[in-house]
Amino acid sequence: MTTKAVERPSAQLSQETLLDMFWMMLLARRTDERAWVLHRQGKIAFHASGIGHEGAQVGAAFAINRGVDYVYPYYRDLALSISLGVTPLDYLMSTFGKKGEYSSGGKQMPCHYSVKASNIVSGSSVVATQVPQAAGTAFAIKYRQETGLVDRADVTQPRLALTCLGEGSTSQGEWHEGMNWAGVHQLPFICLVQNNLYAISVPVDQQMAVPNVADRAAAYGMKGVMVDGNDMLAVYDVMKAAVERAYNGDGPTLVEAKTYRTVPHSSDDDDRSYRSREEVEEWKLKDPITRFQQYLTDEGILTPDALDDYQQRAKAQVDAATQAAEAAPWPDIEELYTGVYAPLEEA
Ligand SMILES: Cc1ncc(C[n+]2csc(CCOP(=O)(O)OP(=O)(O)O)c2C)c(N)n1
Ligand SMILES: [Mg+2]
Repeated sequence: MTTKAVERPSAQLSQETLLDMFWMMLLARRTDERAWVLHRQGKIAFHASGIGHEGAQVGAAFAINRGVDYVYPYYRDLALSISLGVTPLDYLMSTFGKKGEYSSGGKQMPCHYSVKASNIVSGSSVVATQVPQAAGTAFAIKYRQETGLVDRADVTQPRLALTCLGEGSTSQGEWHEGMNWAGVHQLPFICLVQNNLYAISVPVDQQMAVPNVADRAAAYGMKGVMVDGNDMLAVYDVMKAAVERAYNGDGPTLVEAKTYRTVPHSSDDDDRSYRSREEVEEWKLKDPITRFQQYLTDEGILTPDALDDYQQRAKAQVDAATQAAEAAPWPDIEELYTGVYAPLEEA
């Protein structure tokens, strides 16, 4: 009996797309590093970093239909958001809180990604609240499909809702409620849990009594898969399968990407108080960007000259974005309440 080898979806990716994925990872990393520097210079107030998570996020972004599917990210999703159209300038403008900044005109906390054109739906700081919202959107997609309602005339293909969060946030009631709803109604919904082993200082074994977040999928009647989150193409492959399942009406998926943040939780955290330097150094050796860069080099897709060019372009773009964001004006005082409260009814 012969077994037909199943080709990984990533094997279909063109060299151009692979290089585009690499570029998104690199651009996100350089932007992220710059935000840390600006914070330490006292120029910005806050940054929540995605360093170490780029493999999980870029793999996920490229598997969905960007700009058509709905995305409910969390604060660590810089590389995901950059892959969906947020630019380094957009992000740095938000860290400075400058006038016209993309998410709120300078009012929202940085890292609360929100871009209408990219279908990135604005989130809350309260962890896991995005999960029932994404499940609700997935319900609306299914309902509209079944009842023939059209929300966007140019979109005729199936759509889905993707949401992300950390493993610690799966202890929240909202996670269970959203997952249950998605399972009961077999919605076009994907929950990507980026398991980096810590919720600020709390290790994962203090968060749940089972070894894997994906083990919980069965309780919601949905498929659960685990993947090495630092292997970008492996994430793309499992995400692509989840996307097909959603589009085909075969229900939701819980994807658990095992990863690590090699930097503190946020600019306000000191991770030396809860984890050893040896552990952090060990994980740095598994860096998702270095790993993908090695793959592209081994395959002859990325030459040393091209790599040099990518590095220089990323630096130049982030330098220009930094200068422009610093030079940009602050919001006008009159804008203080716009977009915060509904306009008062005239008496
Ligand atoms: C309901 C709620 N509780 C606590 C917090 C404070 N808080 C912000 S991020 C975070 C840790 C979340 O950890 P995890 O879900 O593992 O995501 P990670 O930051 O590790 O990516 C906590 C406790 C919050 N924002 N919302
Ligand atoms: Mg975590």
